[in-house]
Parts: sequence; structure tokens; C-alpha cells
Amino acid sequence: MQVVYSANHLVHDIDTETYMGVSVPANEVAERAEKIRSALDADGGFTLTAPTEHGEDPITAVHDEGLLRFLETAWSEVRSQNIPRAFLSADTYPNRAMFDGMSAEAIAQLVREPRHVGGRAGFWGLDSAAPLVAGTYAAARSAVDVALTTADVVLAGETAAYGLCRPPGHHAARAMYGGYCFFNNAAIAAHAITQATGERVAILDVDYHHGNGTQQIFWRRGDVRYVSIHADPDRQYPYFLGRADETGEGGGAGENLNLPLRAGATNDDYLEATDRAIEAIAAVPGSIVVVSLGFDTYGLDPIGDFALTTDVYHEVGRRVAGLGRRLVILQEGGYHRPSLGENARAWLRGAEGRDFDPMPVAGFGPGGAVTG
Ligand code: Q9C
Ligand code: ZN
Repeated sequence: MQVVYSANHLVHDIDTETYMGVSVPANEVAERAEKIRSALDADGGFTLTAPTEHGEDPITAVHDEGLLRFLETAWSEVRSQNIPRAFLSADTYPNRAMFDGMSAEAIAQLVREPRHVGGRAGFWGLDSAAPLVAGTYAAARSAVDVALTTADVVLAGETAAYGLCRPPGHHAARAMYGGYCFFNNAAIAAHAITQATGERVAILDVDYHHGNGTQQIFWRRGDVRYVSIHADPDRQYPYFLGRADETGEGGGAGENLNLPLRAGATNDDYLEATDRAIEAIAAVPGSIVVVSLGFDTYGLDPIGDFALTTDVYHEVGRRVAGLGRRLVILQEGGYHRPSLGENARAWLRGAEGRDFDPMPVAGFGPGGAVTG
């Protein structure tokens, strides 16, 4: 299988994030992508390909141009304001209650991008957990190129290809970044595929978190079906979207399927949800599925609470490939670094119809796997 990878992700060099106002070691770090790359290298069955540049147009086809300009200019603004800091996160967010009692027209007038960079970050950002640093824009642009190049490989006839996107994308909405995500790699790729093929596209999101950004982007669209298995937002980020009763509106009515799972969800729970997701995808025409692939569903993930083991990723990959559609597989989250490479190998080998063949992981258990 071809793996699209670029070292450009390294300039999104993150070591700290904030969680409820407190600085904590970052989860979404460069080592994640490097772990996956070296495991796929060692496997021998994957070919690394560099992304090609696709420019701004496929991004602004999905995102507000203001978001792109903010991300492009935010760091130089931080520097010119002489605010000494390791990363930018928002000062103030436009909480909806700030405008209580005002008409929709008045609110539309008032809620606009301010000049101060701490306010701009609040205007475009969802949360304080997506640190923005000097290299963030370059890395985020490159991750989009990785996604679009992966789509190109599949459009050129491959059955499946994997894009090692970093930073991830599925929390980024049309006009918003957040949750370690800046541009929505999967949504940009899915939209580009609809344009290239004229077909309907399905997105299967198996990251632990709900992909609020992807859901938002396609909420009213009938040509892209979004199906997501994730932690119930009642207990988990992004808290405000991801419930089972969110099904889309207008032309997109019935095209959104959320499958929230309980804390402690097991391999069996997950496979049951996977079968429901696959059924929902098989029900619509189209030849290509975009997969938002996360490994924060793993039992040892530091920010997740599911109980999945490495072998289930092989089975999920196998069942998804059983749809008989071509797969554009894009990396999202997953933060337990020792197991990431092995989990990615398992999923992708399953998707290719190869056996799992666990490899020993240095400093970790046999096969990197938690069994049982
Ligand atoms: N204590 C993705 O997996 N909240 N994003 C983190 C950590 C944000 C996850 C809280 C989680 C975002 C792509
Ligand atoms: Zn996630």
C-alpha cells in the first residue's frame, strides 16, 4: 500500500498544551507520526510517497478564507506584539450568551474578527487545546497536501492508500480550528473526490472523538454521508456535538450517523458499532470511502476510555475493506505512542487483506498489543 508522508509535519513542534487552564505535556506531538512511519517502514509492505502541492483552492472550497488567513498570519502577529510565549491559544471566546437578547442580524454584525491576536484566536478557535506555533500553518498546509495526494493515488486506480496526516483534521469546521486540528484534511479530500468523480462519498470516522468539524461541513449536503463511532459527548470532548439524534438537515437530512459509545467500550462493542457503520455506508451508492482513522480508541490511550486491543484494528480494517469500495485512509488522533505503529500496521494490513503478523515493540509488550 502507498503511504503518503511528508517530514513537514515536524515544524508543528509541540511540547505543551493547556487542559482546563493548566499547562500539561502535549498529546499531539511529532513523535506520533514518526512512530507510525518507522513501523510501516519496518513492515516492508508499504511504499512511502511524498505529497504534491495542491494550493489553496481545495482548502477554501471547504473552509472560510478568513480561517486560512488567520492561521497564515497568527504567528507573525504574536511575534510583532512581543508577547513572549511558546504557543498561541485564545484569550477570549465569543460565548453565545454574551449576545443573549440580541437579534440574529445584530449578532451577525457584532461577532466579527477583532484585531487583537488573542481575540482573533477566540473568534476562529473552538478550545484552548490546539496550540498554534511558528510552524503550524506550514505543517497544516502540508497535511492537506498529504490528504489530497492520498485521494489522487486512489483516484488513479489504487484500491486503498494511507495518508499520514499531521496535524489531524476532523475537529476543524468550515470557519473554526480546534482539538489539535487546523484544516479538515478528510473533509477537503472528500469534497475533492465528489468534484473529481461526480459520485457520492462516505466518510467513516473511527477516531475516539466525534468529528464535529466533518459533521458540520457536510450537515446539509446529500452527496457526502458522515458516519462516526466515538465516545459519548456527554462525558468527552467535543461535548457539544456527536449525539445519536444529530442526523443532518435539508439536502443532508438522514446523511449523518453518530454512534456514541460508553466508557470502557470493548472490542465486541466496537465491532458491533463497526457493522452498523458499514451497513449505513453500503446503503448509499459510490465507489470511494474516506476513513478518518484514530487510535485514541486504544485501551492504553492517555485521553481515551475505550478498551480496544491491537488485534481489533486488524479486524476493523478487514471489515471496512469488505465493503468492496476504494479507501482513502487518513490519520487523525491516537496518543499512546508506543502502540501507534503497531496499531496502524494492524489496521492497514487488515484493509489490504493481509494477516496481522505482530512485530515486537521495543520497551513495550509483545506485538505492542494488549490482549484479551
Ligand atoms: N486532557 C483528536 O484526537 N481535549 N483530537 C484534550 C486532554 C482535546 C483530540 C484534553 C482533544 C482533541 C484529533
Ligand atoms: Zn481523537
